Amino acid sequence: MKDAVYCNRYVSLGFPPVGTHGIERLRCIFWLRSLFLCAGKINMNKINAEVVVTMSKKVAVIMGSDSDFPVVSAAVKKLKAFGIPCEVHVMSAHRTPHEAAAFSQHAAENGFGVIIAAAGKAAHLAGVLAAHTTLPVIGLPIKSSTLDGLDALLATVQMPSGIPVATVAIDGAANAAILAAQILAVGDEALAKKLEEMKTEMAEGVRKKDAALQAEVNAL
Ligand code: C2R
Repeated sequence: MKDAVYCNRYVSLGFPPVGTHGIERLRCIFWLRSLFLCAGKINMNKINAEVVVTMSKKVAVIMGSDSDFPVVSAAVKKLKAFGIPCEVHVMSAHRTPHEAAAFSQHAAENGFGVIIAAAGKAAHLAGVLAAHTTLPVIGLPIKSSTLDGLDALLATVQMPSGIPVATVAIDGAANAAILAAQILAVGDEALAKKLEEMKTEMAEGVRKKDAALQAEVNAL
């Protein structure tokens, strides 16, 4: 037992994600007691191998129309940059109400952790998807109307109590993806680290801009 505890401390192998863009991420952690340090010291029967396999959750990116995609693509790009698996679909609470409801109802059991819902005009999509699931839904109002997206913003954000939609800015696709990543990162250390790195890089960028500005101000 003492041998096993001692060796367990030294033999812990974590395998990195596999698959393109992390489409299927497999994290295997092997605890192989006595494999290296205690090889030969204890009976092979004592070797206790535990394999933990966790598939990372997917993000569903649903948009009301393919005309939203030029904006929504920025969210998809960002999710891919984080290595987050995602599915992207056109579905509408107005035009395909049954498909939208069914997708949302089965989203959790189909491996999704967050839904991003992008829609313009009378944007009921996010609210309807949120009504059919307990997964967090991020609303992305799209500027696709004569009202410059204000209609979509209000329709998305003004949800009645009980059915929240976490709404980002009009056309705020990147923030929708970052928020989705932050939600998933609560249970994913590797993803949390990527978000930390992103913030560090962002801060560094601001410091550089400030230094450049100081130089310009001094030259005035
Ligand atoms: P079209 O370009 O297809 O006419 O769509 C879409 O998101 C799009 O911005 C115009 C706009 O209608 C929006 N739409 C919704 C919903 N379905 C489509 N707001 C919905 O279910 O909420």
